[in-house]
Amino acid sequence: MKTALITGITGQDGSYLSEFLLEKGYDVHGVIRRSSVDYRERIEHLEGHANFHLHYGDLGDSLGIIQVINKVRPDEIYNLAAQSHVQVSFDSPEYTANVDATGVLRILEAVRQCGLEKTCRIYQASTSELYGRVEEVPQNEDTPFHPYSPYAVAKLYGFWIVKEYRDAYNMFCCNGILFNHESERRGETFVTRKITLAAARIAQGKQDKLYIGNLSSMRDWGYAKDYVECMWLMLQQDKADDYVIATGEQHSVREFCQLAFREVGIELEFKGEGEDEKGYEKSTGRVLVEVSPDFYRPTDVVNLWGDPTKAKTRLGWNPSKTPFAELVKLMVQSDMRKVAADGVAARVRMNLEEYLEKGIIK
Ligand code: NAP
Ligand code: F7E
Repeated sequence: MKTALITGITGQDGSYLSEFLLEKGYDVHGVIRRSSVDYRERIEHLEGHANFHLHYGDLGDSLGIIQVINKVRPDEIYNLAAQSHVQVSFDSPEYTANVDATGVLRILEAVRQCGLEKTCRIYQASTSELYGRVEEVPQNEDTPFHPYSPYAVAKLYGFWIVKEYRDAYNMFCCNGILFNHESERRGETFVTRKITLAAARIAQGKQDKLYIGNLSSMRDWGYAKDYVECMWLMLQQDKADDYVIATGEQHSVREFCQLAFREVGIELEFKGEGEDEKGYEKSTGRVLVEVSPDFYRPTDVVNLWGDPTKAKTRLGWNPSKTPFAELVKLMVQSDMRKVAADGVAARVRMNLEEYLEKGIIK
């Protein structure tokens, strides 16, 4: 039985990767941060599984990381932990650098200090944000990097330190240059999830409008569940290497909105430009989407489009497994169920409070 250690196990990718590795028969260990609320929504269903173990640790704390790696002595490490929100990296640039840049170094050094450099394979969660202010379209493994946010600059250090340890110490470490990947488990402040939740709430009368930033931004969006397979595949090769993981298709934020609202039965029509652009419900003329400069970034990456040829040919990975329209549908349907369930839970709570007050229930 192989042993894997996942940092960032409570995140979107960490949860799907855990499920994937458990199915492959791995003993899965994860690093979690201490929090005042011990609620880990995405991995709740895995807790109690005989091969699933959690350890406290933080990428900002070398001693803790060394301790966990020494205890688990993993065959594979998947370093997914990061301050992963690009906009937040403008508010917390130093923290982002500490976790997303130096944190990668801490993992690599811990592996060396535990004497595992010859046996332990490492996956680093690199990103399409490295291409930033893009110098070529579409982007592949040879496209020059031009990071365009504190997040991307920190991730650039992570990318290069992984390459450096591969060359200097002959360690088996790989960078997955993953383009945006989304799912029902995506954090609610990333644009796709923000849109699918808003569409569901608007359709169920629980929200009036969606306020959004740059509608013209273009992304290559894939399904997170498909992408975790690549992380594993990279570590099963004879030679360590770096790979672009993407669908090879590009869509705008505006297009994502239109598809998501269509899924709940609302046809959107966009009129106007820049900050004055609005999304109208075609049948009623109601404004449902408005641009707010609050969501603009000091520098924004607007033209990401990946070329997954290398992953397709060398890893045998299928980038078209979940088409864009299917991804939007999955996310909207899940949020429609979630919003409806939240409504039921709220009504039950209200009834309960009323019954307690009236003494109907004691
Ligand atoms: P996510 O949902 O935001 O999850 C991030 C994970 O990192 C969470 O488990 C979080 O723990 C953990 N974390 C944050 N700071 C930490 C610290 N100081 N010490 C230990 N753990 C820490 O991100 P994701 O979408 O799953 O992405 C996974 C990785 O891939 C990230 O490195 C991200 O930068 C990278 N990436 C993501 C995409 C994408 O489109 N999703 C694309 C390219 C690369 P808490 O739950 O305690 O906050
Ligand atoms: O923004 C625009 C925004 O925050 C996508 C992370 O997983 O993928 C993710 O980073 C685009 C940007 O993702 C809103 O300006 C418009 O151009 O969903 P996002 P991201 O910045 O691409 C990469 C690959 C990672 O590595 C990261 O970890 O959408 N946008 N309006 C908006 N974005 C947000 N969040 N909110 C808006 O209202």
